[in-house]
Amino acid sequence: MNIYFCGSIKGGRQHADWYAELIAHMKKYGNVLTEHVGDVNYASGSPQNVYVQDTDWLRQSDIVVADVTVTSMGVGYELAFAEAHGKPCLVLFDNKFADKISYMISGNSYFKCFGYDSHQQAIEIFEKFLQENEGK
Ligand code: 6K6
Repeated sequence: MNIYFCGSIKGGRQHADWYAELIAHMKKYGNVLTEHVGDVNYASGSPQNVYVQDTDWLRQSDIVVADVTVTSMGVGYELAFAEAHGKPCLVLFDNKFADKISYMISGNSYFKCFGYDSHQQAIEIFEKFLQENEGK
């Protein structure tokens, strides 16, 4: 199972520790293609190389998981790309920031969008999504 995780980089790194926690959990279930998204010290690649690599990984992914709590143009682009390629998409956000989530994401019924009140709850939502999409 190839899992593509999306989280804010240029949009702001304030939740990067949480991305790392979620990624560590997801790694128990599959190959997380974008582990660097949770690495606060990571910075590499030209814009062109990042785009080519990330869109290639998106094509290879079985599921896409995004945390959209921190608004990010790149995450929005990745979600639209994933939808265009028919990838199952789980979209998570911290309920404390629910009023910040773009209606272009929360209003799109293609995305399985869920707010969470705790990290444990987000992990449980991920596990349920995984079960629903296993073997597809
Ligand atoms: C810095 C920190 C971690 O990685 C870097 C180097 N830059 C990138 N490397 C890999 N993927 C990237 C990079 N910049 C953006 N992305 C992709 O866009 C990731 O998959 C994220 O999910 C998303 C973040 O977009 P922005 O607009 O917040 O940067």
